[in-house]
Amino acid sequence: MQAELGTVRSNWSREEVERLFDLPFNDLLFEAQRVHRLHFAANEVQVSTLCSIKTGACPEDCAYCPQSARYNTGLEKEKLMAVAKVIEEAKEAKAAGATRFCMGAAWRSPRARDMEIVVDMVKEVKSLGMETCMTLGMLDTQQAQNLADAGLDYYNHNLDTSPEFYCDIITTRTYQDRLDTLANVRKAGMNVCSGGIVGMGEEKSDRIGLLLQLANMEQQPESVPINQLVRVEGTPLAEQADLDPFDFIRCIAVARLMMPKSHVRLSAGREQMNEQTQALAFMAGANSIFYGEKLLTTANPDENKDMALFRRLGIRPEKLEVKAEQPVKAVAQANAMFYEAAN
Ligand code: SAM
Ligand code: DTB
Ligand code: SF4
Repeated sequence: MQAELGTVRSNWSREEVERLFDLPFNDLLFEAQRVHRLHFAANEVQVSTLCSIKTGACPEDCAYCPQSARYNTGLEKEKLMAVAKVIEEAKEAKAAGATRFCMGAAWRSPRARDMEIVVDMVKEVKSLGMETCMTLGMLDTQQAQNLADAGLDYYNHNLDTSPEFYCDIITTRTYQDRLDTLANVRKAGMNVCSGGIVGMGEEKSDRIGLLLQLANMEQQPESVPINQLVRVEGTPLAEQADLDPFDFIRCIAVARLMMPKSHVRLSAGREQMNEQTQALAFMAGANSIFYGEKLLTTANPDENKDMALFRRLGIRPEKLEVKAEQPVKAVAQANAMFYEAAN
């Protein structure tokens, strides 16, 4: 195994990543878990709640998406939510234990009059003492700056897949458009949240291609959502074949190894996954989830079920004020005491 595993680098080669994907499953998980513990508390998972602030009727043609106006998914479209309603939902999310509130809109990109409203949303949610995240489609430099000035902590914009497979999934915006938005977010000083979807019929080489794009950015995304495709009736990907759960776990583990200091989020698809697969994802280095019974439009496990799973696995929700270095030290001390007592 390469000695440098665990350090942040932006010069990953395809061959190196192929080697990681080809490791025996247990070797890959062992390395991922080892690297995970270098930078994070072993048993902490960051908890974010999603809120769909504008639902459906999207002009884009993303083949996986129930919100595209081009597919008949039976989804009821909703106009931009009132700021007061967003605050109400954020308060509920905070009371239920979420530390980050992620607001998503089914837009190609926000218009000027939308910007004024979403800026208010950011300020209000921040004043509740929560971290804020938005995903509103493409942003130009000015829009990114306005959101950063309002105090937005994270902007989510996924690359979704490899540059090669991308055209099979989306035709209404280019891969370069997505990279440009991410560059604008970075320039404005916000944290970048960017990842993709597994299970859309892509090859292993596409999963490698996606992770290479993310890890080899000048600065790696702070947050990397790995979604498993949620197959929605009416979308072109509704009949996509089942994904081997072990292949999904491999993606999480390789993301952890390539982006050792990023939060890797076990994102969409948990409702369709059993608890053992979720536990393996945490073992593989996932340390963030979407929490709350709905993602944007599709189902997510209910909060009690998630908290029960956390308890059974001895996982603690990550607290906002705790810096990564402190718990790592605390865990090292606890481990040392445990081993001393055992010997
Ligand atoms: N409209 C904005 C955009 O596309 O950038 C923001 C919202 S969009 C729903 C955010 C992300 O959700 C997509 O980039 C995609 O990665 C993920 N997503 C959407 N539908 C999904 C599905 N059916 N299964 C898994 N992930 C999905
Ligand atoms: C991300 O990577 N996954 C979230 C969030 N970012 C915006 C969205 C998942 C959406 C799943 C389908 C739906 O509920 O509409
Ligand atoms: Fe629209 Fe975003 Fe869905 Fe694509 S993923 S159709 S841009 S809401």
